[in-house]
Amino acid sequence: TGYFAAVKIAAEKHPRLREKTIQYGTAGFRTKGEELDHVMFRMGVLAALRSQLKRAVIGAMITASHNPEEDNGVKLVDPLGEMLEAAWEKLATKLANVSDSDLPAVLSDIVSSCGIDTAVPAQVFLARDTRPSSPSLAQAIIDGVQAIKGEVKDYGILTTPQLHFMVRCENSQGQYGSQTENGYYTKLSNAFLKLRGHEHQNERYHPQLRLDGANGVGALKIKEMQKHLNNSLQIELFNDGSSGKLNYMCGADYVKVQQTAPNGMPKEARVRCASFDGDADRIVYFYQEKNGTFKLLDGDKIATLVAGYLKELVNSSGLNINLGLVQTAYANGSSTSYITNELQVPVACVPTGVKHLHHKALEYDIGVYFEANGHGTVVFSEKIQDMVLMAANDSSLSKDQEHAARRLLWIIGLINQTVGDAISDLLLVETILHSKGWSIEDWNDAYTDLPNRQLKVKVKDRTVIQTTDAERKTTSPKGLQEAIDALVEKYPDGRAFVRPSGTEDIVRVYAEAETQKNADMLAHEVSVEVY
Ligand code: NG1
Ligand code: ZN
Repeated sequence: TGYFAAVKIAAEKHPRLREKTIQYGTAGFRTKGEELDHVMFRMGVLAALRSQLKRAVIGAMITASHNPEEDNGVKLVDPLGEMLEAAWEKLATKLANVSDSDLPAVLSDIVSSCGIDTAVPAQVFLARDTRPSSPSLAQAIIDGVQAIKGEVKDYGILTTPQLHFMVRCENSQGQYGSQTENGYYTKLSNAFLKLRGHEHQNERYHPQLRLDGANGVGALKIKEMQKHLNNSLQIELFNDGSSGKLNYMCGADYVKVQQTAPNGMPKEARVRCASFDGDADRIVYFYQEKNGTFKLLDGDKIATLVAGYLKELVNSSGLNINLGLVQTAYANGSSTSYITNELQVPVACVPTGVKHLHHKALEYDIGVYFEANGHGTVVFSEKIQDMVLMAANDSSLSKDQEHAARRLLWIIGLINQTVGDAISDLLLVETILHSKGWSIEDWNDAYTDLPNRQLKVKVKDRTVIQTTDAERKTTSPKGLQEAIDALVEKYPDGRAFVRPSGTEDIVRVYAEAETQKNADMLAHEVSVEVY
């Protein structure tokens, strides 16, 4: 048909020049920017086809998150702002790797096997982070969408979660907010200002924060957000992109993995600091003790703060709401015991990857989820959102109940439920600390992390390692789990597991124990078993 002829012609502008295969993994496609032109074109086509299938707007985000500046990547966003459905990850991988001459046939196949009506108008929302390779890759996506007569709304530079937000707004007919950048700042800042009230300082909470912007898009966008905060929160920005390189010795991943403060920030004891990653979907907090010791408050610490606070509000509201928290095997054992025993919030453990966490969290009325690396959010069921809205305006409730319901309502407005969002999570953490009158030390004192160690092991074929029980146990190769069990047995509070990485060609080893020395030894001994 003429339709596929158009694709073929357009493909001549974006030919596949490399034989190397590339995989749509947990983080979409990700590799060197210069290898991605044909992949972007094809993802433009695929996004448009998915838009026709779903009769909804689909998003395409160009980013490689915390990877080096030379890398790039693309992720597609589904209608409610979720990650792309797993079956389509496979289609994406197939489409990205076929030869130019086979492209029309593979597209025909997708259209017929999915039952896509190609007469339906297609619309794709497009955004990119600040990488130098992104503008030309954006053009390749636009060419892909237009090759099958779809329409593109190009937002230019946005954070990843901002694009997810736009897609959700558009497909929910304004119920979620307005699909503009200003709509995003307005929705979140309105909720934040209501939650904060008039006193910006409260006991040991001070409204000053130092932020490492990773020299990325998060720095640009937090400046915009700040204009809406009426000075209720004073963010001093470092690594704002004006001189430093994206993610280079800074950013949330660097801080988490290196367990150290980012470059380019003053080292001053007891000051509350936070760090975004390169596309602002992750955040970690940190500070330095008086004696110079670095203290990290990662995704687990954020999750416990948030779940604990929501639990208090739910209890005070008197509403019948089930609240749960979702973690992965990487969550520190202390955080899991603290949530279970002290906060009395049920905890579920799922395999690594945000889509697993998100999916599980939807099973609760209020589901909090975080990866230890700082990616996470809270999701609220439709039923509970309606219930909270009613209660917030119900004058038959006690004053305390109504007050708690109103705060819950505002918290719902403050959270980007589509995906982990560093800006929204920052405002949420600041709200809770303010409400409790806590310093960052008070927050950190809630529980003490078990010392832990992560190692990477290079093996010939990482797929021989198979896991079960949310990746906490291995089923293959034979005897490995028994060997790990025997090692763990030797150490008080010991825990260890291994799994093949979904994003790198390595096996990851994780161990925790009562002391750092033991955690290091256990990790080392387990990696010898894997090798
Ligand atoms: P892999 O490489 O599968 O461990 C890593 C992170 C995940 C997630 C994905 C996607 C760890 C241990 N793993 O996955 O949490 O963020 O990348 O970016 O941090
Ligand atoms: Zn990211």
